[in-house]
Amino acid sequence: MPKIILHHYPESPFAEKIRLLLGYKHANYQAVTIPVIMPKPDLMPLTGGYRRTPVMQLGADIYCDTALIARVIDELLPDGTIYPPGNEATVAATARWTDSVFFRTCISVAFQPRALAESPLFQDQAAAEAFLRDRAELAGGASLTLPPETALPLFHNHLGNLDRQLAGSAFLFGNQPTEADFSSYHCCWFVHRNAALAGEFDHYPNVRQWMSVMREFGHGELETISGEAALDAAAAVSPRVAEGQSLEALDGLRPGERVEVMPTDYGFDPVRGVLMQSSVEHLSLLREDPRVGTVAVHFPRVGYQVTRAADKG
Ligand SMILES: N[C@@H](CCC(=O)N[C@@H](CS)C(=O)NCC(=O)O)C(=O)O
Repeated sequence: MPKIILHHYPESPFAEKIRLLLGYKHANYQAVTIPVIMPKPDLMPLTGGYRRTPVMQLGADIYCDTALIARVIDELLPDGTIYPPGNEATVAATARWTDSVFFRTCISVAFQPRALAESPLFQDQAAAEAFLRDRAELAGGASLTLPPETALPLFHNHLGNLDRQLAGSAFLFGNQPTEADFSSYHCCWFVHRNAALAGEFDHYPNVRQWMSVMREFGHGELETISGEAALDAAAAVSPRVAEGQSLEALDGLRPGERVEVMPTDYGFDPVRGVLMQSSVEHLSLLREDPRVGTVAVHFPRVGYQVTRAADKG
């Protein structure tokens, strides 16, 4: 079984969701530090265009999006599952809402003008400008953030709800953490770690207590490796994708067809390949790359669209 390789950078909230989950699972893994903005030359041969952070690699299998990455980690390391039976719908719905609506609220709070001086992403003028240009491109014409006067009330509204809910239990859904805790934590973490904003948590003692318990999970045992070493690891093995399997009746696409997959919210970079597996949970493509050979790129269904590829490639 190949080792988990996490492609991430320290300031990424979604990467923090996965680092913390790997800590909770006592995982032993490798990590590649990728650039915060494009280009990401050592990531593209693996994903075929998907640029968001984090990405998880298991040999020649590449997992995009934390909704899927968290599932795969939970399957590999099932002790203390973060998908407890009985709460499937509420945990999934909470995690998806938190990773979209609450995440957007939190980055809007963290990127308000009074907080920027304290952000590690804005330490010099040139880096700040390059970052903002890159994120405008990522947004594809829309805006990833809300004005602070819109975001702050939403932020406090949800922190108040979290605080009341956490008064009665250690985690959001009882005595053990679920994906919803990891999603909620990384959003809070991104705001809280900014020195100008930590005071926003003053009125929420139960949230602060829960955050300190979550933080204690740590990041697991991680060894940082180079991007080249990760590419070599992919080139050395074949993807694990087994048989072609699909839900043709639902999306009209069959295994073996050339398709393209991309997010529906932001980061509209299509990944093209041959459809290998599709279910209501995930999509898997096989693609060829001159540097790494055949790789399988996996996406969750939620938040992604799949269409027949325009090219004949
Ligand atoms: N739904 C995605 C969202 C990932 C995401 O938005 N990540 C941010 C960093 S926290 C990102 O990709 N920013 C642009 C980049 O890193 O290039 C997931 O759960 O993985």
